[in-house]
Amino acid sequence: MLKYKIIIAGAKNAGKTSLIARFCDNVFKEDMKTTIGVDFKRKSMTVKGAHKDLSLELNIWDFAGEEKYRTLFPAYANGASAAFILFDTTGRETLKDIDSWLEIIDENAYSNIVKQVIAAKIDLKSEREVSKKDAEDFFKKYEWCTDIISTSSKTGENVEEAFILVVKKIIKNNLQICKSCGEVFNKKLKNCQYCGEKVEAELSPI
Ligand SMILES: Nc1nc2c(ncn2[C@@H]2O[C@H](COP(=O)(O)OP(=O)(O)OP(=O)(O)O)[C@@H](O)[C@H]2O)c(=O)[nH]1
Ligand SMILES: [Mg+2]
Repeated sequence: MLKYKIIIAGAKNAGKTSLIARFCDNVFKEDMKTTIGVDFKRKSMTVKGAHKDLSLELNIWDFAGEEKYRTLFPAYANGASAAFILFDTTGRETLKDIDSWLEIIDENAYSNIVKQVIAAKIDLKSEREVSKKDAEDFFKKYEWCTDIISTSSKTGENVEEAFILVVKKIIKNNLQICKSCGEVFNKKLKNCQYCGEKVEAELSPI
């Protein structure tokens, strides 16, 4: 079973734990408790590939947004294959922290870590403070940020889609498929670990 670590960063109350709860357990709580320190959830999923379906396990690390716990974050960012970076569309101040979260991620995670920005709580239309354009303007300094996914953990809109997209990017970053035997293996290997065939060109399974 392929296992990948995903971390979730963002300001206090931005909706991190709710995003994970919707994805992992398909639930939403209006009175979600604030996270103390770090939390952890595991989710198995199968991703449909062009050549092969892949089963994998995601280990999802959820961080407290509260400033006093921020010192824990670097150690957990280590070894992550992907990071969700959340802001709350109903709270402009939640954009403020983003630069410092990203700094920690860049200093402590793999250089090819998949980063995905999430605009959270889009069901709260009348309370919206950060427009699509505001968000695009804020994130345009980050060249990796080609798309921002708008989600609602309350309605479930785009939550699963966001995880699937990120997982597909993780797979693209980390795996290749053997032309000879069809097995999937680590991109860093020069020969297939199953049949020994030499890798001629990179071929992503997705
Ligand atoms: N309407 C609506 N409310 C949301 C949504 N996501 C989260 N909330 C609410 O926002 C509040 C904060 O959500 P959490 O998921 O606990 O936020 P968090 O980022 O984990 O917060 P910390 O653990 O304190 O860092 C809770 O009351 C949630 O019910 C959403 O998509 N829509
Ligand atoms: Mg939380």
